[in-house]
Amino acid sequence: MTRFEELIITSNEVKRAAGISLSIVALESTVLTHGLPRPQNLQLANDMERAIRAEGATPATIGFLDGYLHIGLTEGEIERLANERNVSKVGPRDFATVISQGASGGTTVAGTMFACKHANANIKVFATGGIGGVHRESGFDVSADLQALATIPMIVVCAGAKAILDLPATLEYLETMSVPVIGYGTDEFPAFYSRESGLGVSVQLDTPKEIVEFARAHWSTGMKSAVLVTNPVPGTDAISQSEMEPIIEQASREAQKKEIHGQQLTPFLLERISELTKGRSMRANLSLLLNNARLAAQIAHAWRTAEKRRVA
Ligand code: PSU
Ligand code: MN
Repeated sequence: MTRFEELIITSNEVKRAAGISLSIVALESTVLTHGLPRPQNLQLANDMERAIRAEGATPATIGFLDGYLHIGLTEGEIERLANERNVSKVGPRDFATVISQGASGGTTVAGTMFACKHANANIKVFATGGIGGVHRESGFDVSADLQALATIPMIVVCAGAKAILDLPATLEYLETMSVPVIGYGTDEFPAFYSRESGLGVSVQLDTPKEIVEFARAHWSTGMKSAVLVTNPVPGTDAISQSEMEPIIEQASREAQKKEIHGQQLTPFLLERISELTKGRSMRANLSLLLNNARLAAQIAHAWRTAEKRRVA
């Protein structure tokens, strides 16, 4: 049997960046394969990479191609993943499936964090759209993202949890698992499409430098959990919670009626909500993803600066 490490392909760009300790930002690929329609998915992937480079950091989009785990997909590989028909949604438990089948797939937040842990490129910062969490009225559907956040020490930048979830329950779970929830420039937990949720964060911080200092303090105590940074969607693209709520409820009811569960649920809801909002929710989704890539790159830069100071 091949060792897992031998199935990991690190791009030359990421290798070089890791070798000279440049700042690196990991990006997931489920958003490409299952979260957004074509051709917006490819456009967005390229835009996120560009935004990270513009901040002077190196992007590492992570995903599976033919059973190999890529840390830093090249432009051509991203294009392949974005256009592939038969792709899996890959969380940590699905690694063995795609490896043994030689399959391709987009890694979820949990899958991407798990990949970073094994990647040997010292990736500390990761940008996504919205994390998974506890689903509404679905019996017992809790995203593996929460488990990964509880056990893998990285700084994860998101726009809150996806609004389709049970947000209070998701926040309770994060508290139980000792995952600090930082509000970036806000004391309110953002709800993905909306800047507001009526729910609090555990701490408000206002600069990338403060976030890095906080994360270092968190891990200095011996904590192994992630630090979750929630960055509200830019105001120009935000949709208010009062407008979103009935739409989310309708989409959730439809999913229940159609008996859509498990891995299919999130993609179904995102697509249905986009239809119901005539594309506005997708615009918000694209906007918050780019916004998170930018902030993650700034945090990665501040992280590297702090590391250098520590070594000097
Ligand atoms: N955020 C988005 N679009 C997405 C996702 C997040 O804007 O498609 C993906 C992430 O990869 C996340 C996953 O990890 O949805 C959660 O899926 P589930 O609820 O099945 O764990
Ligand atoms: Mn789920």
